[in-house]
Amino acid sequence: MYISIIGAAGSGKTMLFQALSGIKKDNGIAPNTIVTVDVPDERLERLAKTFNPKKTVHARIEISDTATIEEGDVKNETISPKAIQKMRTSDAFILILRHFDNGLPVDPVAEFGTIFTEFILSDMAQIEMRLERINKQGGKKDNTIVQQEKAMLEKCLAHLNEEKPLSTLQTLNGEGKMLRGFQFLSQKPMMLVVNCDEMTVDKAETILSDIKLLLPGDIPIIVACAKLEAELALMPPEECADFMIEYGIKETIRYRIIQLACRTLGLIFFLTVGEDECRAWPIKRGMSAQDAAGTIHTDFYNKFIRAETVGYDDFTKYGNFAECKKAGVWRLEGKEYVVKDGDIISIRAGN
Ligand SMILES: Nc1nc2c(ncn2[C@@H]2O[C@H](COP(=O)(O)OP(=O)(O)O)[C@@H](O)[C@H]2O)c(=O)[nH]1
Ligand SMILES: [Mg+2]
Repeated sequence: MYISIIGAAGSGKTMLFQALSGIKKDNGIAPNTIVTVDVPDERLERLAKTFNPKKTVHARIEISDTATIEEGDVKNETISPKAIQKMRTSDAFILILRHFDNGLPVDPVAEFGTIFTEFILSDMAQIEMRLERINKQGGKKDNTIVQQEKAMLEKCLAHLNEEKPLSTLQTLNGEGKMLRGFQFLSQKPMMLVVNCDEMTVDKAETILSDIKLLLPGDIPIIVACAKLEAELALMPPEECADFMIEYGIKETIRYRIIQLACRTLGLIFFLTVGEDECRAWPIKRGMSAQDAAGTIHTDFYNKFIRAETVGYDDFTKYGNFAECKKAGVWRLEGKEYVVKDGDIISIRAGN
């Protein structure tokens, strides 16, 4: 899972990247550097205590300090193709909005509007290019798939023309898959971070309820002070608690963003255990046991037989697999089984 931080110049993107990665900005972080952040998981840590494995592997989220986006960037082509490419391959965006004074007017809603518009324009430009190519090929390649694609793209274009993001487009059978192939920016999930200064961070609740009224209701919003969070991320652990109390920070932004990202992306985790390795695996909610097996190894997908499964709560209740079997909570699930969050799974696969 790959998340890009984007926002206006000076909104605090690099500061937020520092808060999430614990890497100091001055250490010359190259633009677009990707860091991996472990997803904290108490269940995994408790299992690791039981199994005492050689390795404990948390699920990871990749984050990069991707792009500054300003009004006119798409039209004037002032955003690098590389940055656009990075954004297209992202699974989600963190859009940071400035709510602290830097001498320029503070207007987070306008900053949101600008980026939203650039996304729409970028998607429109991409569609127009593709349509042009389809029309040029004209009669030569008049097959149904191309015609379907054309119809879908025209539908997208009409939607974008009404200034609506593609994330709100109703798709028919088969269109969804076709649409995903384009990696449209306005289709991706987004999280907003309203970046306020250290003096107003204690009014986060008020800021949040005020700003919520002005932004689309379906986008999750976090209010934080990236600067304090960046300091916190670089602090020795024993000093963190006092600092957090002093500034009224209940959870670090790193923790909050990870939680929010998992929710926004619809991720759940299944667990594998053993003496070699205990590990948490992120999957999309609703995934089948066979698809989940495939995230471990394609062989597990191709030669899937059964998934030995115990729920995490059952496992902690009975303490080990043998007791789980006795209690009848250890199950052999088939390939259609829908994996649940916290399932402890061992895949049986053929040779
Ligand atoms: N007061 C305050 N200033 C901040 C905060 N975050 C960033 N800044 C300041 O804004 C400037 C730009 O931040 P930076 O992270 O480099 O912005 P970027 O251009 O979006 O990467 C820096 O001088 C920071 O000190 C914040 O949370 N509070
Ligand atoms: Mg920066």
